[in-house]
Amino acid sequence: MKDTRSIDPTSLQMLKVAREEGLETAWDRYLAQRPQCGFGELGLCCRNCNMGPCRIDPFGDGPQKGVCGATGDIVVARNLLRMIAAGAAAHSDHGRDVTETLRGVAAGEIKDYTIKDENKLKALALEFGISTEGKTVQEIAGKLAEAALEEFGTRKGYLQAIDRVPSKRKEIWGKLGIIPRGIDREVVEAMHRTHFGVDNDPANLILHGLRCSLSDGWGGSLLATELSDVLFGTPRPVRGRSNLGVLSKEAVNILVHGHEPILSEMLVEAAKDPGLISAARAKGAGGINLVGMCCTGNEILMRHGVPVAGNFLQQELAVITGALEAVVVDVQCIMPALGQLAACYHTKFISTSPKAKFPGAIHIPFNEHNALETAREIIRQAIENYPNRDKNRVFIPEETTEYVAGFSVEAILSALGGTLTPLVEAVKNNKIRGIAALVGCNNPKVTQDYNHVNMAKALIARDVLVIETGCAAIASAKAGLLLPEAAELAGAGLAEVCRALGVPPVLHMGSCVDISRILTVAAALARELGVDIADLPVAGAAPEWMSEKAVSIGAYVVASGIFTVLGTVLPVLGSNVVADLLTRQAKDLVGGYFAVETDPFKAAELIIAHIDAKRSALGI
Ligand code: SF4
Ligand code: MSK
Repeated sequence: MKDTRSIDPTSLQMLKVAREEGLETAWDRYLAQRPQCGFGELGLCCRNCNMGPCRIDPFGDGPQKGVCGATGDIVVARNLLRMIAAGAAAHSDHGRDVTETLRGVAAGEIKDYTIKDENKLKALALEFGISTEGKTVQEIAGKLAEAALEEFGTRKGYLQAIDRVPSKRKEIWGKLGIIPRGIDREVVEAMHRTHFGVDNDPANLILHGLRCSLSDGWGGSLLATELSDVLFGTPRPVRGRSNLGVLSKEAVNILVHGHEPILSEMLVEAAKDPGLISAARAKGAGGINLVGMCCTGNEILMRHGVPVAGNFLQQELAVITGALEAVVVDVQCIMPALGQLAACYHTKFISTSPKAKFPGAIHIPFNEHNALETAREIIRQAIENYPNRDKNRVFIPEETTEYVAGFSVEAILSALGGTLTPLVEAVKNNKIRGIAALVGCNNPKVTQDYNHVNMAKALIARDVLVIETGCAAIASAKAGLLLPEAAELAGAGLAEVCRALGVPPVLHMGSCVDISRILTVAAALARELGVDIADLPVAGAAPEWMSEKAVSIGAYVVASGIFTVLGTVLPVLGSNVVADLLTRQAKDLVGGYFAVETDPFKAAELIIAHIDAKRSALGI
């Protein structure tokens, strides 16, 4: 019988090995959870106070109210707001860490990082109203870091990057009262409102959810992206290899997994250390092979072309190759199962963040102040572990696929000759029908990569330029869609543009926080055309999403005016009021709205219909 857990041949090979070795993976645990809790699926369970937990009967036979009297609509809306708050918090805390690193570098307290993009530093300083006249780079960086830190608890009443959006969008947000007032404030207020006995109006709760998510997209995520570019360099097109075949039979394999580039950048540096390479050779290895996974993988593939071993559902499979000397993690999207699994092999599972400890992990605290030395120590530990590798248990799938990534806003502009005008012209003359942003995770509820790859292919075939981040982008890398040669799969118009510019029809724009790059492009396109973001022939999709961060992303993309298709179902169907707000009323309120479509081909059709409707409204 055909194994439908993944379309990725390497995943299928590794799942076979897992079965032979009697090892469980997320797919097995998902099956063991089925049938999953129906109340949870619909968003109808509440444990916000200790009179509960309560659950609302969706069929109307059992209780229709919690002990406090909360209806299904209230419970669903509160739960959704808490998901958004958690996602916004994750991205924004990442943004804060990058900002504090910049502050430390500017103050000379952090020595192992430098400022790699001075032009971007100066451009951001001007955006924040900081004069660069007569100031050193360090001084500008210090001022910018202070201004960025201020955004987390600002009292000025709005976030700076809101000025990037067209005035019409700002008016819409202003009228609805959802201009984000400070990054931390919106998350704190979300937790306050959902505490017992506070906000019990579903629409009011959802509106705050949009405001909270906007503080992520135009705040925490945006700072994470922009300041990472300042510190580590703004990505430019770069070639590399993807999938589990990037692991080496001969070298010391180190997998870096998680999200923040602060750790991964330093590991990239340390892995080049000639002393460490000699140490690896002395242990009989061919060298050091650093590879990435998930978004921290995206960060270093965007900036250095470091090989990426896979996306979210391949983290366990990478360990099962038996070829990993170390899995090094920081924060987010790291399965707690890794500790027990790594113990079945010689693999060292190394956690590094004080915020993220795991059972079975060795904890090596990493902070910006001892970055390079800690990175070296981690690599040393991996090298020491190489002789423990059991060569008889090593199985590395052969498949690798090349990618071209690194499409920051600046890189796109440079490919276009410095302005967005050629892109606007290509859209106007229908060579490019529209733009679709495909983002988000894997989820064992969906055949791994099936939705990502099929949706991307269906869209480019109909001349829709696809831009991607996160695990969606890694799925496309593995499927060969990030190569200029993939233009042959595109419609005639898009193919012509791709060939003229030498770019792929699917552009990899980075990690999950880099969806802020997509917002920036959308805002700039709208300004160029003199319209609102909601008027653009643009759509979003999260075809295989699983994390709360994806819920925050979906919310800020919709709140920014962009129609968004979800490929797995949000836990809101227990409330017609909330479902109607998100899928219908949102359109009148903010221009963007959600649709749920689990079939990638039908999802692509929804996007194309939306793009066509926007094109005719614009008269193009
Ligand atoms: Fe039950 Fe209301 Fe408490 Fe929720 S807040 S657990 S619905 S009593
Ligand atoms: S890593 S949030 S599984 S995209 Fe950003 Fe991938 Fe989703 Fe994590």
